[in-house]
Amino acid sequence: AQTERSLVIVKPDGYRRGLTGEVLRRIEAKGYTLAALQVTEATREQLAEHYAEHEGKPFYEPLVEFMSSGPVVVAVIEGNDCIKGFRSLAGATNPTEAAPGSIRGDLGRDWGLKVQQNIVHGSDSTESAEREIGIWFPNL
Ligand code: YYY
Ligand code: MG
Repeated sequence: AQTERSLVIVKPDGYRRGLTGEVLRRIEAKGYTLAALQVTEATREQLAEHYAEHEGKPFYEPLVEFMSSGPVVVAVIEGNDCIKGFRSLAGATNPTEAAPGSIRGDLGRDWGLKVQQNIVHGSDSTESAEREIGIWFPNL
């Protein structure tokens, strides 16, 4: 058991569909707290840093394009093992495969090949969480 922070993004599809409140509700219902929250339009620079590990992959350009297609809601959440815990709340990357009960499983749709429209991002390790928090909240 460990108190940690994770970076969560409600992606443009989630924001556009009015699912921000639902995502935040699930985060709070799980017992995590919101340490920071903002609505913003991501810059190419922020996205290039955020998704640096995926640069060069076939889905990279469409992903960055999609992530800059509208406002996103970026949050820092805090709680016991919340990195793993939020990824569990989010469900598998592909909404078609994500388990019912998860955000992507309950609310995600299969938009053809557009796996990137899966509503949320969540950090995958303590290192990525701290790195990502630095990109979106340089003052934290
Ligand atoms: O961490 P997570 O978001 O679940 O997946 P990643 O493997 O880090 O990929 C980041 C992001 O890229 C994913 O949320 C959707 C998109 N993506 C894609 O469009 N097609 C893939 N084959 C893999 C990922
Ligand atoms: Mg990832």
